[in-house]
Amino acid sequence: MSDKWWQSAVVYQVYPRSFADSDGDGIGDLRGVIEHLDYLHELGVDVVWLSPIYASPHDDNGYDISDYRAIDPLFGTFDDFDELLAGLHDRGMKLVMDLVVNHTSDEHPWFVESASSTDNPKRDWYWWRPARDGARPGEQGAEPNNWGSFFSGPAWQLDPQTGEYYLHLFSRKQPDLNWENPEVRDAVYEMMNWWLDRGVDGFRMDVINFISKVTSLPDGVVPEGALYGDAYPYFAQGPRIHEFLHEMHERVFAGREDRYLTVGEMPGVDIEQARRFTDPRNGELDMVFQFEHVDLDHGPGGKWDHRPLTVLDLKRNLSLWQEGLADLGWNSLYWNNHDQPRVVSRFGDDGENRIPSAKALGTVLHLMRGTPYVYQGEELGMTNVPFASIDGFRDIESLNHYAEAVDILGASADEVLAALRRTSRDNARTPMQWTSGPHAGFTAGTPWIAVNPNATEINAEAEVRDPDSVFAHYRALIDLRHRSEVVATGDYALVLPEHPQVFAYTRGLGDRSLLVLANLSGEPAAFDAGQLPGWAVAGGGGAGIEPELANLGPATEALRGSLRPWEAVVYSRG
Ligand code: TEU
Repeated sequence: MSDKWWQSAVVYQVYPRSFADSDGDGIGDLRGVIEHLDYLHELGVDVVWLSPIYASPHDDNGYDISDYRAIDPLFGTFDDFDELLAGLHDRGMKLVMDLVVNHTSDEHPWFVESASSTDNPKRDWYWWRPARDGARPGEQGAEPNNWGSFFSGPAWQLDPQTGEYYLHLFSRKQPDLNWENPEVRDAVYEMMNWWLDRGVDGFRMDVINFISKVTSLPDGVVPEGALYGDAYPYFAQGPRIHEFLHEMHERVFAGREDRYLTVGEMPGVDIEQARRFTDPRNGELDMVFQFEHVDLDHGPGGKWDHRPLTVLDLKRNLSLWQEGLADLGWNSLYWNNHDQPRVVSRFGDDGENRIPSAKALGTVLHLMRGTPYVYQGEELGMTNVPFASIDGFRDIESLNHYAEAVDILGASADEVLAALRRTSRDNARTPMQWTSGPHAGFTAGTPWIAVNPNATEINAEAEVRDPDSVFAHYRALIDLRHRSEVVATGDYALVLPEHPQVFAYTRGLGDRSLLVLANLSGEPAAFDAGQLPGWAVAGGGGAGIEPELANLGPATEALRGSLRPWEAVVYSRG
């Protein structure tokens, strides 16, 4: 048996604003989630991770929180929340909340107090600094350092009331909390305990590797062609990060950690650091979200600078993580979330091979060692969105980037729009496609962001009853993890490491093993079946080998060394 419950679990992320709208205001809500619990149960997921539902001005769709202990009326009430939690628990599922404590909203009472005067007792709860080198506050270049915000522009905002600047790594409405101050940490731990006492089953922790900063906040080196310094060395995995996360563990989870799931979102984390964060002996986190595999198609200019992914890069990188966390720690496995473009458009083929490529990508991800995360609509093979103009976008990151690139840097509007279409977070944020009807069955009103026009073909209603759908394949993958101890905890080994199209690996536990073969290309793939020792024999499959899953029907030459375009097959032995 797995020693941790989440080793055989699959998590489903709900982005509530875009999941289902029960009251016709065009914005998804908690009752919308409640109405679809049977759908989630039918898919077979074990855990729901709910993106933020707390009170918020929604500058960043709820990742800017003004009250950690209130449900935003847009999403519902505490009665709705309790009903949702009970509905999940009744069906044997758990609820993981989003914990956003690197920053609050600027409308959070803590920040309002902090901003009110330089000697307010909460002044030190955030990062306030005077203009640099005696510069006049507000003048060009007077910001305390050269850091840029993730959402364009400087990472500093001048507050005219006190004439000082505050740090915001994200929007100016998301001031960074100062974790150096023990009162801040106490307040956060108290709030976390309050939610656990209400019955929630864990936290997904937003940019939690950013909470410890180098307190002198030095300038970063400005990369060629960039407007701002690279500040990662000063805020990612900062000097006290392990101390803070261990303290959080002691103050919130210690003694009852077996009941909960903790996953830290960590842009920029590497394998060595991930081992330390997730080594159970250190008492920090169960697992982290790393970003290396979703950054492989970023060029030197960052996320808007596309370069094509190669299958070799992808499998090398994911295999390094599999090996790096083999003996201790644990991986989280994901293609998608609310910040990433849709995987079938990104690494698959959202044209004629949409269904097989979505299934092939799901297969290679789900059968690795780690806890898989499914983002709403991924199980339907939902695609990127054909945004016609900048007016279709809602995401602050996308809109700010467009304004900065076009208006300040003079880039071509068409080129920036093309980059947004490919990479914008809004690709993941259009409404969940429930039916082929008006607004995809998401709302009876006008949706806050337009529905993808392909909802007429790609929708849950059609897929749930179709045994050949992407949904059916995801259900089978989830079921396989539940049934198979090999999938949950077996060892991982890459096979055919140099093949440019095929992603293949084995999993093993005692005398049982599993073989996963996937052609991640739109061309037929041939390989030397002799490189699959024990699996391939002259007749195309040895004794005791059972087919487990396939995405193009059972007839297959796979064990003889030939895969059709986007073909994925799984065999078990022993
Ligand atoms: O995201 C953190 C993060 O670094 C990115 O993935 C970010 O979304 C952006 O795309 C960088 O280019 C988390 C949340 O998941 C995201 O939705 C929030 O906007 C952000 O933190 C701030 O809370």
